[in-house]
Formats: sequence, structure tokens, C-alpha cells
Amino acid sequence: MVPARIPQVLTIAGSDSSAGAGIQADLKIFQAHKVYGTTVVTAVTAQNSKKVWESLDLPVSLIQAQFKAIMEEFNIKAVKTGMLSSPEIIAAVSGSILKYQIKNLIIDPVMVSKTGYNLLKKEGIKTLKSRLLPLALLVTPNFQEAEVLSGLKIESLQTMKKAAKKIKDSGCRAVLIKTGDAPFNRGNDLFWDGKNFIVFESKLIQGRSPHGTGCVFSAAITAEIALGEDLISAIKKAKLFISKAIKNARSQWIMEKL
Ligand code: PXL
Repeated sequence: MVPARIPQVLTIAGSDSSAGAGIQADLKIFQAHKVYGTTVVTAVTAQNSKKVWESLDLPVSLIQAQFKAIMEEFNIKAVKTGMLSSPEIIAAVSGSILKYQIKNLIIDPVMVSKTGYNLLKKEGIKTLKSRLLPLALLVTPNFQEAEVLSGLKIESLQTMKKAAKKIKDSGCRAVLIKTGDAPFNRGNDLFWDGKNFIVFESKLIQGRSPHGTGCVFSAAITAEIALGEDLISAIKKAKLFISKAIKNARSQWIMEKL
């Protein structure tokens, strides 16, 4: 048994054999933040930095069994979701989150890998919006995911704000649109909680766009929440962490808290 004084977190996501994203990246980030990470694996991908070769979804019953095994023993302070590839998996995860009354849920609505492979079937988007987003403390779409979730073409800060409002309307408590690969406003992530817009700024780091940055970011936010930070300061700290990790050649690969 892990002692209660060590914050415990859970990631529900896919396995990335190259360990740059997915479950493997999440665990490294949890370790760097000195929180104890547990996992519910939803799919196994065969991939490296160039492409995803194959992907296999795990049976829903096995996903639910992993969830039960964790919740029966651990005192989980915060949960994040990553790759959930089908409506069936999303519905099952949503059911478990309700069943175990998970409060601090961070959703990274993963859709496509950096190498262009589809990680979420088209028919899953509706289920994601109707069943999972309403349970979230925070949803962290990138620019493209924000367009899909909102159904809006984002062409200006104005439409980005509209998209944030639309995503928030699906019932989540807050939304953070990440702009690291946006065609404009790059690096200035937009937060909306129904009351305030906050722009989280960062300098862009030229030439570096490693895969897995989205996973790393949401995992760092999850860890900070488990450590007792409120949502805004968790995002601030996670953003600083990821900027340093991308900038620093060593910590880009060996995730460490600088
Ligand atoms: O970064 C998105 C992502 C999430 N989860 C898994 C992935 C990827 C991208 O490759 O493979 C398992």
C-alpha cells in the first residue's frame, strides 16, 4: 500500500511503445513531480517517433477491471484521460468516473498523433462531448481539437474565445485551448471558466516540437492538482515545466523537474 501522505494520481490512456506520449510519458511526469502514478491502459500502440504502426483497443471489461483494482486500494487525488479511441471505451470510462465519484478530472481530448495517426474514431467525438466533458474540471484541447469539439473554424482570438465558450457549454468546469501549433497566437493558451478569460503566455521555442507535449502538459497539471494547487496555479506551473522541458535538450528526453 502506498502511504496516504504520498499524493496518488491515475492516468487513463493508451500505451506508446516509444514512451514519448501516452501512459509512459504520464508516468515519467508523475515521477518528476513526486506523485505516485497509477494506470488504466485503454489501448496499445506500436509506434516510434516517425509513425504509428498499429493500435489495438483493450476490451471494455478489462478497462473497467483496471479501474476497479486501482480504486479499491488507492486514494486517487486527481485523474487524467488521454487516448480513448472508441465510443464504447469513452462510455465505459465515463461510467467508472461517475461510479467512483472522481472529482479532479483533467481531459486531454486526444484525437490525432503528431505523426498523423487517428487515435479517436470519428463516431467517438459525440460520446466524448456528451458523456465525458460534463465530468471534467478541465479540458485541454489543442487548436485542431478545439475546432472539432466546438464545430467552429478558429481564425482569430475572437473565434477562439467563441470556441472556448462552446466547449465549456458541454458542461466542463473550464477549458484551456493550447496554441503551441496554432496558425496564430502561438504559445498563448486561452483559458475560460465561464467567468474569466485568461491568456497563459509562453515564448515559442524554435525548432522543437516533440511528440507527447500534450500528454506531458495535462499530466503535469494533474500532478500539481494532486499536490494541492488550485487550477490556475496548476496550469501556470505545468506550463513552466513543459517550456523548460522542451527548451532543455536533456530534460526533453529525461523528464525532470528543473
Ligand atoms: O500525444 C497524443 C497521444 C496520446 N496517447 C498515445 C499516443 C499519442 C500520440 O502519439 O500515441 C498513446
